[in-house]
Amino acid sequence: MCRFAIILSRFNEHIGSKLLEGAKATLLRAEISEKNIDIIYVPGAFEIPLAAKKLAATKKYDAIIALGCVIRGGTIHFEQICQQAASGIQQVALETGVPVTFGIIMANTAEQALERAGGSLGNRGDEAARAAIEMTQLGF
Ligand code: INI
Repeated sequence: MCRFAIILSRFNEHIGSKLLEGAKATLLRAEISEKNIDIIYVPGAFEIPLAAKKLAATKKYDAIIALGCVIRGGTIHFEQICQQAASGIQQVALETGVPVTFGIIMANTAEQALERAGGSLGNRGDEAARAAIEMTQLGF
């Protein structure tokens, strides 16, 4: 039985919680039992890569699902967080060989984010969970 870790950034928690719901529902629908799903909270998306690296190093998980929501403000903070989170996550996957899937919404507004967190444009948490399941099925 595969084991999954979900890392969730607490920033923009009202949106993140919907991503978590989507990811968990998808894993449970795929008959992954709750005891094989660990949920780890971090302060913000910027902290996700380090958490993913530490979790991958435990060798307990077949795949890691990264969830969070970054909303554009008026400064370049947004670009920095998005870029570091995305490239950090990819780097962890490439360096450790443990798939880390990307369920972080990067949006201009809260409305855009909500549309992608169980609204009219799907749920990025569900998509990241499906990608994680598929990667384990490929034997990665
Ligand atoms: N973290 C997020 O996950 N989303 C955001 O929208 C966000 N904004 O807007 O600032 C954010 N900032 C915190 C950042 O990820 C770190 O936790 C913080 O800089 C401490 O390292």
